[in-house]
Amino acid sequence: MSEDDDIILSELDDDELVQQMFDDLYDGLKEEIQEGVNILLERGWAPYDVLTKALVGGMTIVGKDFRDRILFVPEVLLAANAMKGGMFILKPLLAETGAPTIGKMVIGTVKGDIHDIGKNLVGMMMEGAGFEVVDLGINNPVDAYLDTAEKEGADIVGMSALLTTTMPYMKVVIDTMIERGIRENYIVLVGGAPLNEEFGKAIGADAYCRDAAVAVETAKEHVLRKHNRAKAG
Ligand code: B1M
Repeated sequence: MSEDDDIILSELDDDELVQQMFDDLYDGLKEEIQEGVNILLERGWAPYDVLTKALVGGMTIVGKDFRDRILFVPEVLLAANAMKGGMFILKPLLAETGAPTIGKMVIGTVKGDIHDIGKNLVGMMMEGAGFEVVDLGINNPVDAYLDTAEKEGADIVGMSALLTTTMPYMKVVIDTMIERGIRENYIVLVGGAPLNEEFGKAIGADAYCRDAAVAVETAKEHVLRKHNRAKAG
């Protein structure tokens, strides 16, 4: 049941339900979001569609009103918590492809930045596509990336930043890799709302990934190239 006791989620058609989920996400109603996710799955929706159409769609609206100062940090935290509740249900389903491991990625949000929803989503989608993912969490300094990448024998170092003030830190990580002579050991993928292709090139990343689906495709391409180079060499 939604906040409004008159609304029974299961009685809404798909479009109405998605609209109601946008409202429930906006209001930070985790239980209702989880109920909505389960209903859409029962109706045969693919987990990826539930994620992108209902959850990410709802978070986009929250983002706009946060920008316009209609919503503030406490409300956005509740919305993020509701989104994570939905993602929790979808995670095992997205990872259920049974694909063999095709590479290993270390991923984390950069130093100074605590946004983790997009990073978590990328991690989930990568796991679903057959990558092994080591999640470093948020607020990561250079050594967290580089020590873990070395220890884990990672193919990919993935970095996420959601703030214009934290995205330059990605260059610090890449420059440190160059200084230490290990840049060529890793595929470096970067992502996050304020980034773009040009920024990715300017800091020396292998690729900028607009979203989680692009991250998966880009990772696959680069890992394949890396393996082919290793075979040829
Ligand atoms: Co923040 N916040 N926030 N926030 N927040 C933004 C980013 C902002 C754009 C909002 C706005 O003004 N419109 C703005 C940044 C402005 C700027 O710098 N340009 C902002 C601000 C200002 C702040 C604070 C400074 C606010 C304050 O305190 N006054 C503060 C900073 C805290 C800090 O980090 N030090 C802050 C805090 C927070 C909350 C804690 C309340 C919460 C985060 C909760 C959490 O993550 N656990 C929050 C949220 C939720 C947002 C918005 C509303 C939503 C972000 C999100 O989860 N999007 C956001 C507005 C927006 O982005 N429109 C905003 C959904 C997610 C699925 O998308 O993260 O873009 P996204 O990830 C995508 C792609 O970008 C890509 O794939 C993902 C999936 O498709 N991707 C990658 C992301 N990472 C990748 C890594 C890869 C590849 C692809 O590696 C390979």
